[in-house]
Amino acid sequence: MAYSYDSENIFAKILRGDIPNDTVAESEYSLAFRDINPAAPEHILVIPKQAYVNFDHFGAEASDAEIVDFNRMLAKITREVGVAQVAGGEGYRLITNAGSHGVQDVPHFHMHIIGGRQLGRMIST
Ligand code: DGP
Repeated sequence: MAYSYDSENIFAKILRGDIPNDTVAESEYSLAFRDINPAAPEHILVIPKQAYVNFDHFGAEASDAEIVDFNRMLAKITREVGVAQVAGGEGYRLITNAGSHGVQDVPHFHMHIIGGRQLGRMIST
């Protein structure tokens, strides 16, 4: 079993600098930017810079340093944009979609940080 990565996906183009993005944070291994179609006042995507298709790919093949960096960035952003309770916020949701059943549109692993309003229940169907 092997993962195959489409290097023409939109986030690969963002990482190459081919298309612009609204960057929130950047580190050695990760990039965070605002979602083009926000579902809430705060809707940020965090992606690894290396080519991973989805969460299980990232978890299987990323280095410990990449995984730690990614998680630290996620947590830092929840505080910096003020949705974390420790930063005075009311909370947030992290979502990652994988494959067709997960309704993943962009085949480069990403985590959504969504907050800034009261969200509904997680599963609608
Ligand atoms: P998903 O279904 O989890 O693969 O969601 C992909 C998200 O990516 C979706 O919320 C919209 C966002 N998105 C798609 N194209 C672009 C883009 O060109 N720029 C930015 N910033 N976000 C994008």
